[in-house]
Amino acid sequence: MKRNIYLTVAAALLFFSAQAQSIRKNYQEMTLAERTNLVNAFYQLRNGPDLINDMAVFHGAFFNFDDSPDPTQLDIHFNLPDEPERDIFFAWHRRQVFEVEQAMQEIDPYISIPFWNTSTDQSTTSPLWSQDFLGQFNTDWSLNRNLGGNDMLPFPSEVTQVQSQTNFLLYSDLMERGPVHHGPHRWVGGAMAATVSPRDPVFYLVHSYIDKLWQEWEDLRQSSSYIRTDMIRYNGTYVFDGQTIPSVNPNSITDSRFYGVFYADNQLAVLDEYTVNNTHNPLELFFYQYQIRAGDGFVVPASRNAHIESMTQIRLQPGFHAADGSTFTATIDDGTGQRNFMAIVRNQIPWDNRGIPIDWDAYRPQDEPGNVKVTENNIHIYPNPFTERVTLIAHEYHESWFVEVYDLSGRKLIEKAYADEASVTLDEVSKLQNGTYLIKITINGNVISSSTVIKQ
Ligand SMILES: [Cu+2]
Repeated sequence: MKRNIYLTVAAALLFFSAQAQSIRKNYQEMTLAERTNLVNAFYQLRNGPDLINDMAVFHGAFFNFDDSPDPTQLDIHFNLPDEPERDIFFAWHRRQVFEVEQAMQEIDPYISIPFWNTSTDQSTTSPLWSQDFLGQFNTDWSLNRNLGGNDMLPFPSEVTQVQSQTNFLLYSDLMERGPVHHGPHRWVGGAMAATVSPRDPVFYLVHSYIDKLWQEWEDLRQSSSYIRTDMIRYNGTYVFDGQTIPSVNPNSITDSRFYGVFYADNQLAVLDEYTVNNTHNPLELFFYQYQIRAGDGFVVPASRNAHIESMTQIRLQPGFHAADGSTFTATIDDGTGQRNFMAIVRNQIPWDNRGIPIDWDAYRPQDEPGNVKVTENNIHIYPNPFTERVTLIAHEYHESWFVEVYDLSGRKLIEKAYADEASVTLDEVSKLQNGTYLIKITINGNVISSSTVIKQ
């Protein structure tokens, strides 16, 4: 029997789900392919509208009112402790990193902006600075870094110290002016030590780490609170690339889960106390290659859509609930090209009655018990990056395939049609030069995937 369940709806979801949610991890946990994808995304953001430059210019122009010709103008930094009514430091940078991450996820929904733990990873020769990772930007973008030349990175004890501050405004001030934030900016040097610091890609990894610390602080104390209810750039008037950026009340984002952002550490991501809302995108995708635990208030309400994907293990714990009428899928992809499609919850049986961990094999599609709905809409592209050929795996036969390969300027380089295949292999890609390409896959007339691939 051909399985065609859910294909059309899912196709639309996949195609329009340009942005994912985010499980941010230590950059040291990234796979090689993920590092390449992140590097490419930075380069791509600088082509065309250049969000990176816009961020640097904006951050510089509104850095601090003391530096501005108009001292009444609102600003981003150093308002504490004297002007608590102007403070937006944590929230502004949370929104900023999210803006860049969303733009990257339009290029590749699997990208999350990783963090750099500046208190434990302090070598000037650490993998962070290798030429095939962030090292290359120093010359490519004329950043004039001077690693370790000025100031020091924070001691772990200094992180502990700032995190133990219980008053939010004191905490924010101590973080902003202290070694955990100030240290990395100065230690990296060059652009990072100037008001145009968002021009250096490492800026986003530093602020991802600071955002993680803020989230841990807020999880513990639940007392982040701003006097301001608006933020420059995010006040509903700023236009970038023809789009007005929505306004954000800093008090609405004191929990990173508002943006569907979670932080993983030491090979574990815990997704709890989160309700899938599909506000930012129709399908919420959570990817982390190590263990993902979802439970304790992770809810997929009716008619909402969520997908969790790991290369190793997903545990659905007590408190996880996917309501009847929701679409929840979970995938283990071990990177061998064998993508195991597993459980999809569409039932009224609470998952917490099923034991921990879920026995994924019990939910293979061929079993398809009446209360588990199977969706098999994903196309797996393997390998990526590729060298000689790339294989597209659909897990079921489809009558018509139409596959197109574009370069990043939108030029179509390859076009192929197939009939009655469950997977197809493109040998033509061996002729492509090294670089990033877009593969668009149309099945039975529906565009079901538009993904970046890398030739290397
Ligand atoms: Cu800043």
